[in-house]
Amino acid sequence: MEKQESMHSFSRRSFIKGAAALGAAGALAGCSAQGSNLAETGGPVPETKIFAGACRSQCANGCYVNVHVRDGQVVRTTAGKFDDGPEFNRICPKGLSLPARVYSSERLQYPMRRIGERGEGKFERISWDEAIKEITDKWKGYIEEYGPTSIAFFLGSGNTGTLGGPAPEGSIMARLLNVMGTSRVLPDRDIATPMSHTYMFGPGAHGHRAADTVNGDHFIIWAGDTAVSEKQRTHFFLEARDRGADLIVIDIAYRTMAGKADKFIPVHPATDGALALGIIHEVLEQGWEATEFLREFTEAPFLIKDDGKFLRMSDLGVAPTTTTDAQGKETTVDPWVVWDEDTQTAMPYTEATKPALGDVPDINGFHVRTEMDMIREAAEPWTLERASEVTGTSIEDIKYLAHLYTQEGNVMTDMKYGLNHYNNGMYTSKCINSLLLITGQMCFPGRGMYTGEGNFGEGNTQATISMPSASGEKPRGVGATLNWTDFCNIVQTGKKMGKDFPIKSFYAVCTNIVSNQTEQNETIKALKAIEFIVIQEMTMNDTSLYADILLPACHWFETSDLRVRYYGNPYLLWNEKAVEPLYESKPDADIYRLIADAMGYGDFFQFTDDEYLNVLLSTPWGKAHGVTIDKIREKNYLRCEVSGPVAHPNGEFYTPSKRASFYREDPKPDYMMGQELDIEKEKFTLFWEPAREADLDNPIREKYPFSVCCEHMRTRTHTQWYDVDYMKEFEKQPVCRINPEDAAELGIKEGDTIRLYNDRGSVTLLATINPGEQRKALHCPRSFLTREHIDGDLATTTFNDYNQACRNQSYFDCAVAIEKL
Ligand SMILES: Nc1nc2c(c(=O)[nH]1)N[C@H]1C(S)=C(S)[C@@H](COP(=O)(O)OP(=O)(O)OC[C@H]3O[C@@H](n4cnc5c(=O)[nH]c(N)nc54)[C@H](O)[C@@H]3O)O[C@H]1N2
Ligand SMILES: Nc1nc2c(c(=O)[nH]1)N[C@H]1C(S)=C(S)[C@@H](COP(=O)(O)OP(=O)(O)OC[C@H]3O[C@@H](n4cnc5c(=O)[nH]c(N)nc54)[C@H](O)[C@@H]3O)O[C@H]1N2
Ligand code: SF4
Ligand SMILES: [Mo]
Repeated sequence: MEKQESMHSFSRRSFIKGAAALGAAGALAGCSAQGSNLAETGGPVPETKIFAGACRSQCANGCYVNVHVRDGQVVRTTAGKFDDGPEFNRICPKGLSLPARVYSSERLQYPMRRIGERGEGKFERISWDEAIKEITDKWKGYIEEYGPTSIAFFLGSGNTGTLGGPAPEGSIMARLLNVMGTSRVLPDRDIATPMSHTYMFGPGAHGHRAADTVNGDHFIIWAGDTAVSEKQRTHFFLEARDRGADLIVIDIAYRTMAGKADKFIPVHPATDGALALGIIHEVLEQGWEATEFLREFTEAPFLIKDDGKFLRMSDLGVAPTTTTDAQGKETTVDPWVVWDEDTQTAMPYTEATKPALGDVPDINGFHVRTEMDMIREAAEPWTLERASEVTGTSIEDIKYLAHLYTQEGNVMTDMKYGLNHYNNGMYTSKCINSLLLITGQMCFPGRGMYTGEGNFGEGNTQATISMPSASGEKPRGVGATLNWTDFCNIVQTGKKMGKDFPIKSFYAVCTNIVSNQTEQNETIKALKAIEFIVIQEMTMNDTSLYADILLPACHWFETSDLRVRYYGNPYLLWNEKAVEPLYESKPDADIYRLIADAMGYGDFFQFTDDEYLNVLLSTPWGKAHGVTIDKIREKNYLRCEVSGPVAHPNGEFYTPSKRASFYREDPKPDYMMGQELDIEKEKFTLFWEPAREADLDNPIREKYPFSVCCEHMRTRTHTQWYDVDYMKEFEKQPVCRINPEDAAELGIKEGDTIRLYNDRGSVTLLATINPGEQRKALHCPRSFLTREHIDGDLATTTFNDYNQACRNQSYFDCAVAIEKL
């Protein structure tokens, strides 16, 4: 579907000037120093065609983008228009500068082989045939000698397209991995907060959608800077504010959203769990808890015996029965018991009319406590004074939040990744989830978490992955799933939990792991220990420098794809091919197929793109609503409202009991790397402990007095857009924001060159004095490549250990000392 546009509005000349400046910045071997693509042709001005596109970086918004093409060149981008959802017609400066990425001097132009040291950036040009042959010859040898798990695939998040991008679980790269049975390395990002939701509410979508913002009286943005990170949604908050709702921001620094808020509540880094406990303490002290909500929709009345197990009907002599679940699996039914206040008897929770929240007598010889008893006990020590001391939040503000959550109507809470990026992120998030349940701020219009649009999700990924080959052979499945830190250890030692585990080759697509995984020096060490590295990329970023073979992928606008994964708008977006791939770059999907063919797996890829996408779209909802790729292509977008505006409507959760849970008798860590495990910490959701280095009381802070939040940048999505010079007009180079009093103590002035360092690494950057920063806490916008730093790299300072039960990289849990240079 092409649309026509008459073109007057755009100044061709100014664009060319910008693009030429980019070209002049040309750098490393294999990158283009070009500008000729945009040279003036003279003669009549050709017509402009508009193609449907999407901004496919993993910024969570996934904007619909019009791609304007003239003379076979992308000349500009504008916001696409949904005729059935104008509230989602948005684009940010990154989306508007996408043409500069297409014509960036950093683009990889042709396949290359390393000729220098790893990381040095010396490559020689080779042909596609040579590249594919070299990769697949090596891989065949490794498979023969060490098995397919000796090849490790890393599926990044740089492109949310389905055919090319590895991010959707059902992408063609994911299929290749499953067909070959290789190892899969998990990025281990953004895990803690979502895991806390699944833990307490069950697997599924937990967020209210934008349409429900009309019902909120108060909006709390908890640890997020949505004006920077979620541009599709921020206007909903601002419109609610215009209607009279108030906007409250809880953050460690006064940032963009704080500037737009009615109230800013500061908190010490990573202490939000303690803040939630302090609020809960005050709520219980005042008797403001949502008793009926807790009784009806949560497991608060469930009974726990002294051995830590739930009291069930089998404890009362009723034999368990069996039933068949939705998947056809036989399961045992042994209902949880509650104490019914109306009848003063113990009975299955589904039968009680008034389940008791406390004061339950011994039952059948068992001493029991309700989950609510445990909540009271856990909150008991968190007096206003103690909570205030730990969090730095004033007693007044804690009381304000307790009152707001219970006495002033509907509260919407937007829990963001500032909570997630610490070692204690899951505990913190569980405490806040608990607060929402205890105050009944979930499940109803205007009351709930606000985490994004109803998700079509990633589609029927099981079906795309397990589709048999043309000759009926089944893919063998993932050979081994490795956590990132596990992977780093395995490549160094050759062993996984004491057993031999050779990894010979690493293949990464759509990710810049050198910049984005924690503890950069460990990442580099791991890469150096691997025999053969293949990187499939658009740019010569920090990770490309470590490739043995570099495969140039084309830009999003140079191939067609379906953007399926999204959070910012409720649409499936068809992205048309707008221009031909530049240089010798190829669509990612074509590269996967070339590799598959050469590996002898061509039989598994005998489908057209459309056939593949239709399988992916065949989710139960997709089938019920007739979602096909042709239907999406009618307008190039299709609105999919898989869930209503309110999550968990009428108090129904996705847990086995259908109630929100505060306690698990048998919690499981989400990874096993032979770590020591104190499982008691994982059972109850009001457990909280301080973070690691972000904890002000950690003795390490004597040596390294400052914590560093290396946050997401306005002008980049992770490291993408580093190649766009326009964006550097706003954020030129790495800086460190520091509180004025801290700066004065260290004799640091605006613009001084300073070095942040710890035992793991160091970075040299410019200081900027900012009264919005609290003392002993710094903010450094991240996403700069090593070569953009004066010296070192911010990514060298973070640590890569995990919480005992949650495989989460803790980007912000990092302490440094400062040296003025
Ligand atoms: N422009 C842009 N947008 C993006 C991205 C990007 O790189 N650039 N990345 C996308 C991705 S993948 C992600 S995960 C999201 C992340 O987006 P956000 O969740 O918004 O995360 P950050 O910007 O990293 O940090 C959010 C805020 O948390 C605050 N904060 C830090 N620590 C704490 C704390 O302990 N307590 C409290 N209360 N606040 C704290 C920081 O000061 C900051 O204001 O953004 C997505 N959107
Ligand atoms: N210090 C610190 N580090 C962090 C964070 C932090 O807050 N602080 N945040 C973390 C978080 S939350 C996340 S989600 C990660 C994100 O980490 P990554 O997923 O590694 O993010 P990007 O930097 O966007 O890297 C994506 C790469 O994909 C490439 N790419 C884009 N499109 C295509 C394509 O179509 N084909 C191919 N082959 N390549 C393509 C881009 O050029 C880019 O190099 O970063 C994490 N790292
Ligand atoms: S970077 Fe994000 S907000 Fe900006 S245009 Fe792209 S998807 Fe939209
Ligand atoms: Mo992320």
